[in-house]
Amino acid sequence: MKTRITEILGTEYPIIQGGMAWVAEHHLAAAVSNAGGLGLIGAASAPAEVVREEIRRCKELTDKPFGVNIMLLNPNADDVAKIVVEEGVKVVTTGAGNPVKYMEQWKQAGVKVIPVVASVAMAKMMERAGADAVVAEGMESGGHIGSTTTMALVPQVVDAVSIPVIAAGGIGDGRGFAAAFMLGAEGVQVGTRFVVAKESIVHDNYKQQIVKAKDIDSTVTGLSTGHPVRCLRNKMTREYLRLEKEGADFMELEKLTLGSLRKAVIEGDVTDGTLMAGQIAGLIKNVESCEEIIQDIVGQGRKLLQR
Ligand code: TUI
Repeated sequence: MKTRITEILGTEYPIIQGGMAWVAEHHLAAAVSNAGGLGLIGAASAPAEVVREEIRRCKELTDKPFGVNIMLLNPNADDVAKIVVEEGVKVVTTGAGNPVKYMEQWKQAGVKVIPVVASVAMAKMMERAGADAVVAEGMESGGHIGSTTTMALVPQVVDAVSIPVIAAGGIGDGRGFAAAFMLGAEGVQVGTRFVVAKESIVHDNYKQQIVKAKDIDSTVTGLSTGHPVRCLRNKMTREYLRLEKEGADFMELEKLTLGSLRKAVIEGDVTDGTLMAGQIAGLIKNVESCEEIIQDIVGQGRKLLQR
């Protein structure tokens, strides 16, 4: 299971956890790292000092390397970028934008930088800017997405860059893991399956919606605003999509989703909350520990790759 990704990350397995807003807090990140993957704290829209506290708490729960995901639409991103250096975080992943302006400060501090990209052009730009690896994230993923599928995106990114590629989007078991390696990836990012992990603080109502989900139960909101987000269908998405069809403006749509992810994750509101999840939700049938999830993915993946 040694690849350039395990070398860069200093992990046992080439598996990283998605930097999911509200979900990826220190308990989950530490559990994934303790199980041999790379756990991530998702800074999302949190104030920078909250992220610092999350990093410190994660250090209390694990001696293994873990990372921070910086969501670049966050108005506090500049401060979070500094905090990861001050706190000695080993790995940063970024999402929803271009992290070039932070690269020099991170590289100088020896932080490994792994931007999440949804296109070949962005992957090439990140390599030129000094990224250590990229996550090529297909539109099967939950949350904010690009428009290309994992199956099409990963081999094209692999051919376009020399740095190692981590595949993301639609990967939930050893078959997805093996398939990603066949496409040329040297690691995988898993999100949705970790949302339902035992150690995940996500409300049980949300976890059960994923466990119950079928293959066709996700939808994409926000295509009209330029911020497409994949989540499970519910009353909120039906209203959102109706408003989008009627040509509602950005502010009206924003009203519907303001605080809605917190509502789902913390309060368990599966009616009006945003249930971000990937298309692989239909495959996930049980709540398991991070250790069980990682061992299952690696065990099955290894057997398939040895065939
Ligand atoms: O970032 C994610 N997934 C996310 S972020 C998030 S919080 C949010 N909520 C509502 C609206 C917007 C964000 C929930 N899920 N994944 C990584 C990712 N990055 N997917 C796609 C991209 C991306 C998109 C455009 C990366 C770079 C990019 O470049 C644009 C540019 O600046 O040229």
